Amino acid sequence: MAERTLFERIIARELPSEIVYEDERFIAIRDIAPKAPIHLLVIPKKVTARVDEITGAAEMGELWLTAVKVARQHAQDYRLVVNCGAGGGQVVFHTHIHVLAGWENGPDSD
Ligand code: DGP
Repeated sequence: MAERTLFERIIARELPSEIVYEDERFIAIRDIAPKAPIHLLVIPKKVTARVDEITGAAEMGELWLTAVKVARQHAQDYRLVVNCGAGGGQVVFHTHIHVLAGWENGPDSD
C-alpha cells in the first residue's frame, strides 16, 4: 500500500492542524507557514497527487466551489492558487487549493 500523504494523516487526526471547514468530501485547514494574513488549504479527502489528475468536471467543479465557499467564509476578496508538480512549486503531493487573503491593499501591498 502506498504511503499515506501528510494531508491524509491530518484528515485522520493523526497529525494536528487547525481545521476551519469540513464536510464529507473536503477539509480546509490553516497553512502551517502562511504566506498571507489568511492562508488556508482546501483539500479533497479523495486522494489525487496533483490537480490535473482530477478528470471529472463534477469533481473538479466541486473542489473549486468548495474553495470559493471557504474563501468567502473568511474574506470578501481573495486569491486561489494551485501549485501543480514540483516544477510548479508543489511540495505536498495531495491535491489542494491555497486560499490567500487578508491583505489591507491587495497581495502586492505588503
Ligand atoms: P504546495 O507547495 O502547494 O504543495 O503547498 C503545501 C503547503 O502545505 C505549504 O504552503 C505548507 C503547507 N504545509 C506543509 N506541511 C504542513 C502541515 O503539517 N500542516 C499544515 N497545516 N500545513 C502544512
